[in-house]
Amino acid sequence: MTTPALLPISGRRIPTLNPGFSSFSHHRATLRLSEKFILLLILSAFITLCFGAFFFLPDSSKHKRFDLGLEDVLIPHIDSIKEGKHPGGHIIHGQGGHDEHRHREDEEHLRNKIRADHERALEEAKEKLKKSREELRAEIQTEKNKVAQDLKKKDSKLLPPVPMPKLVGINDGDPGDPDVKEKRDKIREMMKHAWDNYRQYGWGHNELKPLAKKGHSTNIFGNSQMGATIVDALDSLYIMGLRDEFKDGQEWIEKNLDFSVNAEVSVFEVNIRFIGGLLASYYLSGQEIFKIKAAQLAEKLLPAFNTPTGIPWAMVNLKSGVGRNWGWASAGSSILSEFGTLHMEFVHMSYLTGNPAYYNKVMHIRKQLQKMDRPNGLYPNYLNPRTGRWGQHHTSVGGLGDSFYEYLLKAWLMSDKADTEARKMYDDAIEAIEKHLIRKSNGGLTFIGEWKNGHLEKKMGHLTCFAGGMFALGADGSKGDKAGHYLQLGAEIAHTCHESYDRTVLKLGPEAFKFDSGLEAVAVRQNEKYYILRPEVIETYWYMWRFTHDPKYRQWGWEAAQAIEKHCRVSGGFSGVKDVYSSSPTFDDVQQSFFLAETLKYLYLLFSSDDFLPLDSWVFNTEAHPLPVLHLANTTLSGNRVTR
Ligand code: DMJ
Repeated sequence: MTTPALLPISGRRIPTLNPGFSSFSHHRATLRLSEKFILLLILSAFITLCFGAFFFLPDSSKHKRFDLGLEDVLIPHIDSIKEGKHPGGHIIHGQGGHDEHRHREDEEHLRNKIRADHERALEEAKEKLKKSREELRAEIQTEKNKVAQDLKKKDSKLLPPVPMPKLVGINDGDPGDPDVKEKRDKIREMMKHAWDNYRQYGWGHNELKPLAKKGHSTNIFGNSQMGATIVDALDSLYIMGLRDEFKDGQEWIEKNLDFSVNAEVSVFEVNIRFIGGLLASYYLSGQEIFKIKAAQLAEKLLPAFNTPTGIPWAMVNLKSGVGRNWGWASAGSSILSEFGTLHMEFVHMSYLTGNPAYYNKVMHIRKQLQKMDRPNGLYPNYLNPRTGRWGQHHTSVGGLGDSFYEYLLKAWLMSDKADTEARKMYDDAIEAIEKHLIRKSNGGLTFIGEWKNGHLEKKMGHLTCFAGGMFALGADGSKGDKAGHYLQLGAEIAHTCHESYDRTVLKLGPEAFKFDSGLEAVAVRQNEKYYILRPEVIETYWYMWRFTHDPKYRQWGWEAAQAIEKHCRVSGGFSGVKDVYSSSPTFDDVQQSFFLAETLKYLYLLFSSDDFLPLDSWVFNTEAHPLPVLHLANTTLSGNRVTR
């Protein structure tokens, strides 16, 4: 035996074996004769034991130590022998030599059978070992597929049929003008480049690393490989007429998208990207599989609502249903933009499945919020799901708050303007935001700051830029008929966000920009200078284009598209950049799924005609997945008697 040595590892001393082979041979050479004799004795005893064990092995299988699948055959057989019955079932009469002889014969017969079975098992194992790795893999895969098919059959219960909402505007959207058409074709080509590379290098992974040319994922999807890019991009492919690619994605979803995985995912992200994506693909293509998958997934999110207040956890484990919140969120809070961005998809889930649970869950959140005091009429970003109390008093129309406001407005629009409660909540919230958060800079740029414990931080995020589009979308139907005012506000935000792009070297917008100490719409801190292919500015251009037809929005959109093409395109797809103020920026090597779901879709729609997915029939979720307006006037989604 070698001597344990102590080796220092990172300052700690742990025992380890000295693996020096030469020291072992040296030690062996110094063995005395008596030691050799003892070793020889032990060795021969061991061999005798092995021989004996081998000889007696068949008998020991009677004790059912290993499950060879023989019990059914043998146990009744042995029992019948013990009871004095012939294996054939007859009572054996008489005692003595004849019986004993028969008994011995039976045992011999049994032993032979066991031996034969052992030999067969051994042969089979040998055969298996002879097979190549590939053959074994293929066999395992076939088995797996069989199990998956069985599961699928079990899960694919047909949902109750519901009338498809009247779908208008799924046409070609040809803009007519050849110059605009050319731009639109270029966007389609960019989509194809992004998709093809994901298809080649990241297929089935959540996202793509376009430089490393391999799959990528972040903690919002847990440790799962759920093909986020496929699900998120699918409706864009459909809209752009890339039908072969769409089919390919659909096939992957049918065969591989499985939610029974032990992964802790973000409820919000999975809702907006997966449920939203599946629903949009369903409504656009009419393919049932998307509805079925959406229903399977939605069910997996329900345990997230098991909190003392019914305000859901930020994360849920899809397998165990255990939920929890982000460690960084104020005092264990849930996030406003996360639990407040479930409404559209959940209403559709109740509509499609006939299960009122989804609708009830999101309406319960709304009721909870309505009961609470709001400092200055503002909604703080943090709410504790255990106590039902606000966390830190931070308010933002960007990260942590943004899509909560968006979904209040869209809940109203999606209900064919029947959900007036949602509209009122939106109007009241926007009024408070205008009063406390929206300001004009010295240079005349309108911006939306962030409220932090009674103080206005004059900083705006790229994420906040979506609000330009939201104000324009909510203009019609606004309180006190201030439509003109809100359209103007939308235009001002669009202008400010365009400035944030225009004042950079790459003509791409930074993550956050300031309006302080002589600075206007520029990022200050290094860690705010990145652009990760986000859509919000282009989203606002598109809404503004639809409502005003001012050609500058198409112009600005085209500038952004060209900048993305020039600075973010690489041979393996599209990548974010780390500094938009540098002429030779480094890449972050991530092709975000929202680039295909949102950025390219909004660009494509910007260069399409207005009758393509018209805004009075379709409402886009926060991940740009279009969902049809539901005409629910005589419908209840909340009770047992669901009528559609
Ligand atoms: C998207 O996933 C959604 O738009 C979300 O609401 C916030 N931001 C990202 C893209 O920037």
